[in-house]
Amino acid sequence: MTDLWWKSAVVYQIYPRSFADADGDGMGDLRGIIDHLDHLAGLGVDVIWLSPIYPSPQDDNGYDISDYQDIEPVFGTLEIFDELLAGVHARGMKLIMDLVVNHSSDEHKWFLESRAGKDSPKRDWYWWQPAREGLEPGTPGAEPTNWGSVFGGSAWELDEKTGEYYLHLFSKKQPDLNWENPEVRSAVYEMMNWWLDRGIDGFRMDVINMISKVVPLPDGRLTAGSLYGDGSAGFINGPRIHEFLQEMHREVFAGRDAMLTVGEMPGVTVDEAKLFTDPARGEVDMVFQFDHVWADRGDDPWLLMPLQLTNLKAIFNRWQAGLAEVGWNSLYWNNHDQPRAVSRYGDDSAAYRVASAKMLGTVLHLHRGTPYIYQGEELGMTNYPFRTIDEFRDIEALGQYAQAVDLEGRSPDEVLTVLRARGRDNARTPMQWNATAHAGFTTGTPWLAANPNYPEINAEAARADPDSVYHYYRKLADLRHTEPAVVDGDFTMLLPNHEQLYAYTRRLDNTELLVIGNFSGDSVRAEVDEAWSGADLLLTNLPEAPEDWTLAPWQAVIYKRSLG
Ligand code: TEU
Repeated sequence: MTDLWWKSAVVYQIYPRSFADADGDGMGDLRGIIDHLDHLAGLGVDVIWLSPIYPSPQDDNGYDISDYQDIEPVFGTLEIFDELLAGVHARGMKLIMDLVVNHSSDEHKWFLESRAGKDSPKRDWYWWQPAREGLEPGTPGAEPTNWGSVFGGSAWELDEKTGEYYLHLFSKKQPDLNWENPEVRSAVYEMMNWWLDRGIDGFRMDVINMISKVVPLPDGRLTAGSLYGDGSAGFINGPRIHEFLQEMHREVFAGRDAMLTVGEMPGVTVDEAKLFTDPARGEVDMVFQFDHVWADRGDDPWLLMPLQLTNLKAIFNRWQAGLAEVGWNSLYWNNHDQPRAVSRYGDDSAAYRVASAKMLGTVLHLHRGTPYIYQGEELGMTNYPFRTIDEFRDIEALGQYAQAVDLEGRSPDEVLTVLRARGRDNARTPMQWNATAHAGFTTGTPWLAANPNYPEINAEAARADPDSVYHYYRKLADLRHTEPAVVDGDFTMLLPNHEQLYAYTRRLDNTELLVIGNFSGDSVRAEVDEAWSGADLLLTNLPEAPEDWTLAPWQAVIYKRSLG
């Protein structure tokens, strides 16, 4: 039985471009990360996940990789990387890398060779197809399927040289690799082994449930008002996905100790996740599912759905129950693709920002699963006050805006309202280190402006204040390390229909924990079983304990009791 050490681990995600810039060019770098390792060790995290640091044209901020076995010069060198890895290990932490192998950059040598001609030995390493039968390449509707790209526009790009199209589910600078080809798979496994031999501790696998496609690629469903079909049935959890992951496991992970693998899987269902994370099947340790971050999204992407706590709870409950016996959850509010949790699920106004950030941390971290903290979440960083589209840098925001406004005739206001609330750049503004210019992120000009609230919200202030979100997150990490019920306890959702309170218990042997979070600005009384009177209050985010089970606005509590 492999060592399931990651059940009691807390992971911290770094988005290197926005974390810390040591050389003043306005972009974060590896030296900047090395300089701040004590901030992470002080937070009590066990694992660091680095978003991509490989050579890349940066079309999608590094998720377009042109060389899998080197470091982007803007970020550093392999020598500096080794120094970073040693610094992480010296502090008792582990380091996992981002693995982006659904697609490469169009500037990767594999793709350059592939596009060189129809008879290139690497032609079949990517998805090349002729125009739709009977249509001239380049004419409207001639694309091989009607799929839209995630970043707007068609998922197919015509290559004039050969008159064929190549598939790109994301930007046209991110051609999809053809996993049907065994040479592609072995090249990827070889590269993964090279990194693991260098000493890294595992991988976060980008959109890994998209690597197996339905062959031949089928057209997708068209929804009213959209120019492109939804091709997801053709590439989400495709027919060979389990086979590919099991092969990867055999070729790369089997026989290695203390790894962590997490598959990012948009659209994964609970039943699929059970298969992906069942240790007996040898696929991945855990997956990132998307149900809770898509809860404010309806069929129309440009309509904000009000977030309903009952809905959010139903989603988490389904996942907790589904993976109770077999498999494992990962837990997150934030990452580099999501808006800031305190602005989305909490209240980022001066009165409640700190309390609601701590409440969200409490509710998330006490679930069963491995919690992930995204840089700045431990400070309660907030969404950026974007005014116009010119302030966005993200290829997704710009591409979707162009499609919606220029091609589909949506109003700029309608689209901007959604981008402000959900746009990925909210997460990508510079990490706020101190109250000096640009939040202490850079001495130069940052590639994306710092949030103007940095004089108040920054790491230096947080570390100096024992009541900060930072020190509270440390307590949550400590609790996972010291209280076995947090790791292995059964999960039971309470008050599923309550619109303001999120409440559940965790039980392991004779220990039971009760967690309640108030997702509102009102004082709310929780109807709690009498058996809980007299239980110990382990943690709360406010100076006063609740009286008569009445939680103050945005209050969170954790109680513990022993059963006879
Ligand atoms: O994201 C996968 C993904 O599904 C995203 O499209 C996400 O749902 C969306 O952007 C939310 O707005 C991964 C990476 O995390 C992301 O940064 C990359 O852009 C993408 O894959 C392509 O590599």
